[in-house]
Amino acid sequence: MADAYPKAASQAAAVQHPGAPGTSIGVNAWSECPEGRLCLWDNREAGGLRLAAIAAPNDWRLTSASVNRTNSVWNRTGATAYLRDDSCPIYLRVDPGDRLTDLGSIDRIGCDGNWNNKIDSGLFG
Ligand SMILES: [Ca+2]
Ligand SMILES: [Ca+2]
Repeated sequence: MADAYPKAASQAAAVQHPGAPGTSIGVNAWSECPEGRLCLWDNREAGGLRLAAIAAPNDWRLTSASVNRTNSVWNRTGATAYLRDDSCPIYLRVDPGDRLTDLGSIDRIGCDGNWNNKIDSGLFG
């Protein structure tokens, strides 16, 4: 489910530029994510502010201004990323190359609600 986006689709979408047709909310900024980074955005479809661009293999924690804001993710590292909400014991797994366009569509098993605006920290496995 969460990691079901095929790599080919990610690469095809990666060439989109801001304002490209097919984007749902304002500026689509997948191109803001450099190769080798895990990128998190404030809105769906890489919209809004890019909250972080994190290199593997470091454990990480978002700044206080950026926690509980992430709505989309792209893992451009070669490592599997595990994203965490401090209030939930499970991780959201994002495989290398995978892009999660809307965390609100991913229910949390064992915790309330979905992953929208929940991410605080993470690690690479
Ligand atoms: Ca948000
Ligand atoms: Ca949280």
